Amino acid sequence: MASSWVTITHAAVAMALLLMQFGFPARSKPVSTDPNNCLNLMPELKCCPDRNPKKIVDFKLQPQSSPLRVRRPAHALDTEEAQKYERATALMRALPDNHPWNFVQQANTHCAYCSGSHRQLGLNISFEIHGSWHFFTWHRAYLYFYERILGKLINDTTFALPFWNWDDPSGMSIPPIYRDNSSSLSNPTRYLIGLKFIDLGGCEGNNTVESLPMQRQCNLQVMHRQFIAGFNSSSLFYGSPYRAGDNSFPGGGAIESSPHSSVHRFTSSDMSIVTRAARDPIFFAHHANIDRLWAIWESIPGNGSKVFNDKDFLEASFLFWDENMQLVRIMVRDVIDTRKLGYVYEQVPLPWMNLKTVVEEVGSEDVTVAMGEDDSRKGEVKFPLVLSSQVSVHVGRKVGAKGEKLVVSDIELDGRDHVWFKVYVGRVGGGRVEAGCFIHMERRANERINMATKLQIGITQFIEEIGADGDDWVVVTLVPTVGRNKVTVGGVSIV
Ligand SMILES: *[C@@H]1O[C@H](CO)[C@@H](O)[C@H](O)[C@H]1NC(C)=O
Ligand SMILES: *[C@@H]1O[C@H](CO)[C@@H](O)[C@H](O)[C@H]1NC(C)=O
Ligand SMILES: *[C@@H]1O[C@H](CO)[C@@H](O)[C@H](O)[C@H]1NC(C)=O
Ligand SMILES: *[C@@H]1O[C@H](CO)[C@@H](O)[C@H](O)[C@H]1NC(C)=O
Ligand SMILES: *[C@@H]1O[C@H](CO)[C@@H](O)[C@H](O)[C@H]1NC(C)=O
Ligand SMILES: CC(=O)N[C@H]1CO[C@H](CO)[C@@H](O)[C@@H]1O
Ligand SMILES: [Cu+2]
Repeated sequence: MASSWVTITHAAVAMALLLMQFGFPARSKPVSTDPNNCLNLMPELKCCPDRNPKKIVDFKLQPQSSPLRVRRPAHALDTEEAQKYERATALMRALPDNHPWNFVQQANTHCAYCSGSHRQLGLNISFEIHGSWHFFTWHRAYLYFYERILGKLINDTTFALPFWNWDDPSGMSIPPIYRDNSSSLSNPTRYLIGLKFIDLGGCEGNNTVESLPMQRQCNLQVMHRQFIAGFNSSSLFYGSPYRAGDNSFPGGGAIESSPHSSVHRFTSSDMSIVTRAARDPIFFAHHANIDRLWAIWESIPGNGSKVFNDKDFLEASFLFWDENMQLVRIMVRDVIDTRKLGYVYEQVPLPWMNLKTVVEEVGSEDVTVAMGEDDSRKGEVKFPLVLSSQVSVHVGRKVGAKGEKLVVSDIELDGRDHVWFKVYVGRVGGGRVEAGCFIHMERRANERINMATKLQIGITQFIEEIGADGDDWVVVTLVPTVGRNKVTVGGVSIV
């Protein structure tokens, strides 16, 4: 493109309408944001930007003039670093209500991409940035601009967001800088339990001195498991493809359900509801850690630890107000490398990386129902199945298959509900491991959000760990944890 300035013209809108009328060609396209169509669907949820842009600027990587910003663990900030962050956030909160940098406007930017407000360019359908391969990418771009705006407000080009290091025992509670009620970093809806412990996925306990070490160890197991579940494949790690015209939530990656959604749920009332989540300043430290885990995964040499080489992934684009008060269109290809974006994460230990998965012994009475071609108990469970209690099914597999994936298909729910179920893989007559989970976070809407999605888990290593490498069948157990009866499962298979 000769110029980076793109003027939104009526011609472009007319063209889009024309395309809508005659249908899009069969080939797919990257999703992009419609700058002229955003719906404030609920009076109490006005997330659309207050200012209509006259111009959109295409994002350009900044020349590397200043030193890299170093994002540090929130609980390890020194007083000066903490004061800078506190001051910058206070200045952001003090801006006029309709200023694009205003704290609530910034929070609304997240809300608009997860409430059906932002629409896909020319299509008038929801642009949803959760539950697909754009989960990591959109949030990286969001934090990038947020960080630079904060830096601008305090005239500091080296300002870096802290990350919430909840994957280390020293960071498994609300970091001190967020605790002072009078600070710009506080939020009145926080849960008190977070002062002691943050659950990464099923590690709740009584939070006593006897129990906390076990709860923290359990959190490390969750980290290990969720990393392994998405380890060898880009789509298991990032989530499923989401292209122009696609429905929302084709399927999220392992990390998005847990620890991501679990930490949201445990932190505050605001953090628990997707459409309000970024109103708690701790959102940004939480997502900085998610972003850091993405960078760690990318840096691990190995099979499949790579970005999709797919134009519909790399050329998807989002809109953000930048630190120069311009509305910027940024593409996914621009956010792959944090160094090019001018920041890195301080390296801290990864105590979960090399753990061994815990294999639980289960009694045969735990296997309540079964299903399979050659199984005598075939037919005792019928899909689609409303998940009301724990259910086990025998699932066939191919001995010797490479890169085995467990697929829980046609998961249906009302996207407004909070739903959580766990997935175990067990050896017939033997032990089992938790292989992953499905967590969907609550969101606000007037009408039912018909959601149809799937969960995919990489199980190669889990199969080895339960000693089922040579078996034709494994037992898959689904355990509803939150939102019993609110979710339907279409089937379970291993591919
Ligand atoms: C876009 O979709 C919304 C919600 O379905 C609808 O209310 C609105 O009228 C549509 N707008 C256009 C321009 O078709
Ligand atoms: C930053 O610099 C601008 C312009 O030089 C000035 O108006 C503003 O007060 C400074 N802000 C802070 C927090 O130092
Ligand atoms: C901070 O606010 C919470 C919730 O309003 C309250 O329970 C707590 O006592 C307050 N803490 C301090 C130190 O004021
Ligand atoms: C808390 O849990 C631990 C570990 O399960 C247990 O040993 C302890 O007795 C419990 N304490 C209370 C007060 O319930
Ligand atoms: C990743 O793939 C390699 C090679 O196929 C395999 O040996 C390894 O077990 C896999 N790792 C996981 C965690 O699935
Ligand atoms: C599990 C997995 O992703 N395996 C891949 C490892 O890399 C080879 C070569 O690129 C692929 O053929 C495998 O499918
Ligand atoms: Cu989000």
